[in-house]
Amino acid sequence: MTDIKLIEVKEDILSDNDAAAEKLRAVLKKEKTFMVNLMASPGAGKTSLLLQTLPALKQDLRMAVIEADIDSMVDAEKIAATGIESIQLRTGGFCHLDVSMVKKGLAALDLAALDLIFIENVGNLVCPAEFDTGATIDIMILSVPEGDDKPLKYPLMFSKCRALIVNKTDYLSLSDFNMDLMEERVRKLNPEIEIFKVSCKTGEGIDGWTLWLKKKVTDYLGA
Ligand SMILES: Nc1nc2c(ncn2[C@@H]2O[C@H](COP(=O)(O)OP(=O)(O)O)[C@@H](O)[C@H]2O)c(=O)[nH]1
Ligand SMILES: [Mg+2]
Repeated sequence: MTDIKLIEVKEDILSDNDAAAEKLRAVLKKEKTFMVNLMASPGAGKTSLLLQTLPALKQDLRMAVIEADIDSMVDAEKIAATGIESIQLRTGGFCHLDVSMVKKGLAALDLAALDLIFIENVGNLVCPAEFDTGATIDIMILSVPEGDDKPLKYPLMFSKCRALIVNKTDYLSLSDFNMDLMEERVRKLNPEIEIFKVSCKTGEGIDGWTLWLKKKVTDYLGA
C-alpha cells in the first residue's frame, strides 16, 4: 500500500494570517486609525448598528466603512447614503475576511484622513471568529431572535470579542430569550467582555455603546 502524506495546512494559514494581522495593527497604530471588526450572524443587525452609530460619532471622528459580503453592494449603498465613505468587498463565496482581503479595502482609503474604520464582516458566527483581520478590536452582535444559547454553540466568537451588543431588545417581550442566562454563559467564556443591550429599531441603548466606543477611540488616538 502506498504511503499517503497528510499535510495539515490550516495551522499554517492561520499563523501566517496572525502574523500579517499584527503587522497591520502596527501600521494602523502608526497612522492613528482605529479599526473595529464587527461580526454577527446574517440579519443580526450589523448594518443597522452602523447606521445608528455613524451619525452619533460623525461630529467627532472621521470615519469610513468596509463592507464585506459574498455578493451584492446593498450594505455599502446604505452606508454611502449617510455621507460616510464606504467600500464593498465581494468575497465571492468566502465566509470570512482575512488580512489580505482587509488590506485591499484599506488600500482604497486614505488612512491619514481617518480616525475610525468599521469592517462589517461576512454574516457568520463561525469562520470570522478564526481569522484575525488586523482590527484594533473585535465586536459582535447577538440579536434576541437568535436565542440565548448561542454562546454555548459558538464559544470562540464570544470568547474573542471585546464587546457584545445584544440587539433587537424590542423583541424581548415576544420571546423566551433569557438575558441573565445569556450573560452568565458569555461571562463564563469571557469575564471581561462589555455587554450593551440595544434596539437599532427604537434607538434604545445606542448612546451607551457609542459613548464607550468614542472613549476607546479617543484614548487610542491620544496615546
Ligand atoms: N425589530 C428590530 N429589527 C431590527 C433591529 N435591528 C435590525 N433590524 C432589522 O433586521 C433586519 C436585518 O438587519 P441588518 O442590519 O441588515 O442585519 P445584518 O445582516 O447583520 O447587516 C433588517 O430588516 C433590520 O431592519 C432591531 O433592533 N429591532
Ligand atoms: Mg449587513
